[in-house]
Amino acid sequence: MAKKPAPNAVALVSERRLWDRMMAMAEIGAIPGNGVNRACLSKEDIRARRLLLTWARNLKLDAEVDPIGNLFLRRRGTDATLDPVCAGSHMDSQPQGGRFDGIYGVLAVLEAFEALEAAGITTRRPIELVAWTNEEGGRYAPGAMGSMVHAGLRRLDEFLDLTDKDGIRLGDALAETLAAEPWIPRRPLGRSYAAYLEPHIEQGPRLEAEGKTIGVVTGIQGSRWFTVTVTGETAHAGAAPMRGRKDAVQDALRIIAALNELMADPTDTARFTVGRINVSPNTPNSVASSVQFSIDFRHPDRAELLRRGDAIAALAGRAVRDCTVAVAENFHVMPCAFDPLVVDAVQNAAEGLGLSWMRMPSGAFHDAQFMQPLCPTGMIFVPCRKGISHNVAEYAEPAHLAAGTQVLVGALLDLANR
Ligand code: HGY
Ligand code: MN
Ligand code: MN
Repeated sequence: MAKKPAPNAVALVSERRLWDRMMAMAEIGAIPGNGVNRACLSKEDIRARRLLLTWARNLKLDAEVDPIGNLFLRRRGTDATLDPVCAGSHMDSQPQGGRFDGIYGVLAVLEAFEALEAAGITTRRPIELVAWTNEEGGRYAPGAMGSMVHAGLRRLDEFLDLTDKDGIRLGDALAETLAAEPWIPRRPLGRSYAAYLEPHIEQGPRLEAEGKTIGVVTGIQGSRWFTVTVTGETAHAGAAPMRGRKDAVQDALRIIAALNELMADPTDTARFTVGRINVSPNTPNSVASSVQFSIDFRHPDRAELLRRGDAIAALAGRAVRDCTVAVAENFHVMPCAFDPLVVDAVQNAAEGLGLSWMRMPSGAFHDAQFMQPLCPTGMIFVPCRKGISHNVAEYAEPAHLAAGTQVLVGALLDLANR
């Protein structure tokens, strides 16, 4: 009997189902203002993993998890011996996060699987959906931890003894997360892939400003994270004379003022953020004995990333007056360019669908940046309102999320049938 021609899988992407699942996930860790707080390896992360596994149950996917908790759902291909195409993103969020950052990429791949299944299409290569552990780096720094460890760029044992603000060890939170789904087969870190593809909201204003639906991402700028520790001496705020104080807050301010000069950039290309400051003993009437603050520095140009980043430690040493200072770098990734194989597959899919698109780099880092050394890698961006992200006001249109998923289906059919 003639095989029913497979209906066009792209047309079987359901905007409604995708949106409903996005909103159901947003209830996990929901915070006022339509935001989410879904820290990695938390109870909320465990619930999100379980919900994903529940939705995946009818799609005949093979679940696996690696030693750092990266969750894989493999859709079989006609030739199991071929390297898979991997696609996905992360389910953890910032503490004041939005409903779309990360989770969109995971649910877009699940929706692509739904559409391929409904179309009765099996690709040559297996396709693996991945939900990476700890992309955000908020609870345990640095970010992109799961993908870095999976790709062999960092070792898991470097991170197991990290503790969060409540003193919980990463190793213990990881063990609890793995124990929540004991039935999932374990798999080793790393493997060879044919390609990696990550759908994500842009987290910047360009697509919306230029009226484009699809961002064909060409690469990601470099990022460097540092922790600066200023050590002084606590004293009585009323009795201790100003002369002779070793006030860690005052010297931290001197360092940050000097860093602002180092990072000044009239072209508004460099990105410099001090997002976390911890003061001790943190009481109004004691001089601060120590201040620890974070530096998040980014630049698209490798030389600038190195020049300005390498100058931070010496600059801090010169800027302090009364205290001592230590600077530690805990995250370091150079700018990367994505492989034309994947970039072209995304562009061709967008063109084939008659969607408006533009090539663009990513300002945010993503797990794709750490898969790029392993295999041909690319990303699909969709707009988010006013470019707002890492903020409860983050919003993306259902139609844009569905369009990005249709482009994903087109690109997966291209890459997984080569
Ligand atoms: O910080 C980043 O660029 C990513 O959004 N976590
Ligand atoms: Mn993200
Ligand atoms: Mn993020």
